[in-house]
Amino acid sequence: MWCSSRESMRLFILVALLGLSRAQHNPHTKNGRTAIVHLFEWRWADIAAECERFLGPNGFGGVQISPPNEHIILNNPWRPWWQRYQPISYKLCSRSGTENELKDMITRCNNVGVNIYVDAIINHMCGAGGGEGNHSSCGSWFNAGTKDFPSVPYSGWDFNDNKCKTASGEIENYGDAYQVRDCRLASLLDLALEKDYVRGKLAEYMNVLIDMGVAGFRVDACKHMWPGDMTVVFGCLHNLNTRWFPDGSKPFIYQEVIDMGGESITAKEYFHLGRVTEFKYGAKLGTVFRKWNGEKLCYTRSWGEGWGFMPDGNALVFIDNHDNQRGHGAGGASILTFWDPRLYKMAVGYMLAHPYGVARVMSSFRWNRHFVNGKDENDWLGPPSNADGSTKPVPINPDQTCGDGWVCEHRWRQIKNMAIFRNVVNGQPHSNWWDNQNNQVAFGRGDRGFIVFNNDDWDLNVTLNTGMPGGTYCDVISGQKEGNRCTGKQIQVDNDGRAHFSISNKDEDPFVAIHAESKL
Ligand code: AAO
Repeated sequence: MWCSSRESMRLFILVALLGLSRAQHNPHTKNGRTAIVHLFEWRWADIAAECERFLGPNGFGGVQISPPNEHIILNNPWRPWWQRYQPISYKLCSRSGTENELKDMITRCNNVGVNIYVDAIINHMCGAGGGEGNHSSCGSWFNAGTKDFPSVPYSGWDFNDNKCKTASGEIENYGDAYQVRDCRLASLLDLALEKDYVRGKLAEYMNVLIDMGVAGFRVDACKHMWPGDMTVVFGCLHNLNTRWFPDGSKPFIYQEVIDMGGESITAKEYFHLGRVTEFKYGAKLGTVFRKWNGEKLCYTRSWGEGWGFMPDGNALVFIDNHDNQRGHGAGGASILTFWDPRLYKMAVGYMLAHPYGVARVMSSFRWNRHFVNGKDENDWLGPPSNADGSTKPVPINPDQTCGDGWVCEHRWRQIKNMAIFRNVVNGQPHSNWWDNQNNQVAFGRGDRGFIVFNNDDWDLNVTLNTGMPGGTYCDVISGQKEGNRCTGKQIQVDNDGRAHFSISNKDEDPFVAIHAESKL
């Protein structure tokens, strides 16, 4: 069958090279939706409700969910968020809920036009020090010491230790591609993806999810897997479920590869397999909005490929992710997060207004940060939980924000409205650029939308060509259009497309955005 025979393996490589190559780059978002949101550590029941009550009605294209498969359960530290990055099997019970809850969520989100993308951990199992027992989310027994995972099943044969050449068995040098792919990342037991058996188990897991109706995968730790091995696994994947997707649709694949430059492994080795996370994007935009290293917003006129980022059609972009918002992964101190809300809203607004890449919005939980010598000692803290370790539901306050420590950045008016902006201007070119040679800039998207930023320490007062049809528009940052009234600033666009903008550097949010559907 499929991955297991050498013949079909050759066939799949051939098919992958000939046909599939661009197909896995398409997120298959429905009804002109564009942005996706990572609902980090949310329960399936809450995501299902969020699709129906908020994401569907506000035009979000999809949700990245936390890993749905069985994971280790840790006591020390107690129930860290990262326990879910330590698989025990491909059974579908996790901290977010049961298999039935997962299925129900996938169905309900698809029914309101919101896709589900699964965070797939296929590079490794749990940490080598994970012990023996059934401290796992479905209660499966395993033994990390002997590399026994009978619920898959995997045994010692299915791991890479024989290939790894470092003394510690760990990745010691990111300059050596063999180490990075054949040795252990953070002591996690490294699966031997060169084996047909392992490839088959991974494809089987992903296919179960595809058949349930997911639209694709965020694939974890791709830098640590050989692209050739991944080609075979992805070549075995089913087409998407035709209940919700056009016949012949391939799953959307976006690969986590941290390429900041200067290492042996580059993002472009993975371009043919799907999109790749562009980590330079958030790191650079954070530097620009913070005005570090002499950066100015006016320099972003050539934002995108002009800044040395990967080709547009390959990029998955984001301001922060679940790792770098707490000092894991890469990006460093410039990364903007909900902890810096004023700059963060501007940066997310910039990303959503700009045509480059498929954009992902982060939705976080708050935790009790505790810095010691610049490092957050509480970077491990898991989601809001009950005393028994179960994750708390996400309560919605009367003002539509979330309670109980859930930040819900995607519900912030400015961010939600910019996700809508991105849909309204979809397919329109970047146009009508203006800047003051400093930190005041503006750009449009054809005749469908226009955005103006003031990140200088003085007021902005300027008349600009917006490229938009004449009329009165409602600014979707300071407020929004409700019925035929505007709860924020109103912008008068003349028949020649020109409009006056005034943004104080003291405004709560020093940016203004208008679009075709915010016209009064
Ligand atoms: C936990 C414990 C470990 C323990 C392990 C096993 O923390 O001490 O050994 O359990 O018991 C998450 C957590 C980990 C956690 C793990 C398992 O973040 O703390 O380990 O779950 O529970 C590399 C990978 C990248 C990875 C990232 C965290 O390349 O794939 O590390 N991200 C994903 C997930 C992440 C998850 C895993 C993978 C594992 O998103 O949540 O881990 O499933 C360089 C390299 C990068 C490398 C970083 C960090 O980056 O380029 O590839 O990422 O180092 O090691 C500048 C450079 C930049 C450099 C960076 C270093 O920015 O420009 O290139 O500095 O800081």
